[in-house]
Amino acid sequence: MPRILTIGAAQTGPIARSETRRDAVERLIALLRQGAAAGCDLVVFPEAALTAFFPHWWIDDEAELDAWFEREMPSNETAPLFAEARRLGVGFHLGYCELAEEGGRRRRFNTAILVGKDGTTIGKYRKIHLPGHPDHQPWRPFQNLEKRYFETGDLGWPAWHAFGGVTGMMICNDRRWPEAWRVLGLQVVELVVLGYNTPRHDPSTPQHDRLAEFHNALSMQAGAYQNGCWVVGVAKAGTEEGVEQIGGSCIIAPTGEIVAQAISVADELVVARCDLDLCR
Ligand code: CDV
Repeated sequence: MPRILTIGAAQTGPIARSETRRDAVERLIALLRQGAAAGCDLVVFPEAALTAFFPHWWIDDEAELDAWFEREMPSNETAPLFAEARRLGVGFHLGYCELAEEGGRRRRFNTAILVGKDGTTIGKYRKIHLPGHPDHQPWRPFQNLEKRYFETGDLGWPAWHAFGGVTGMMICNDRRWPEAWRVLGLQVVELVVLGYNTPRHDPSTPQHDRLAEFHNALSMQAGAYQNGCWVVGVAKAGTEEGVEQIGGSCIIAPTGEIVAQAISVADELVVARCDLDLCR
């Protein structure tokens, strides 16, 4: 008996700085409904899917910074997404920026969650490989301040028995590092889901700009093939507040082959029927 999981990669286009959480959640719900109509069990959304990617600019003011983070999940603004998932019977993966009060201090993480078809949270992952720099570098056309705004994730790389298989999460830059894949691979993971915000231009190595899509696909296809798992990688794509981000959201089989891929840099859902038994 094949174990078929129908998965949607729900790419979004840019989110403007002025867009509210409610605006973003409305767009995610529209994609979730498309996924339900296509028979999806699971819909995968991008990294930091609720706002513009604010690590691209310098923020001095603590209150202004905190406004980009979620203090609870679900919150008033995101609850409709959870409710719609429950109503439709579709699970989802969502990246967001998390503000936690832990150990008597304020902590900020780049976080993702896996939510089941009943709308309850199955697991949480906090990004470990934070790219960029901690200081203001005005010579750059845009900043990359994840090292300033986030702490390194402290939850490791767990895998969960979910959606009929063993599922793990990564976030964006994690996909470029072999140990991220291997830690999940050693848990016999069958599905890895991840979101990304990847600028085409890297100010410190502009000679690699022409390779942005290639390195994205290479990392995920190699991860799938070497660990015998399905991979769903989902972009926030298009030009967001002056920063061009690649698309290329895709679903990859354990053979390393791309079986579905977005062709736009806008809100777009692509779907594949994934047989988890192929991982064997
Ligand atoms: N959000 C990211 O982690 N982005 C990085 C960029 C900055 C290189 C990535 O690996 O795509």
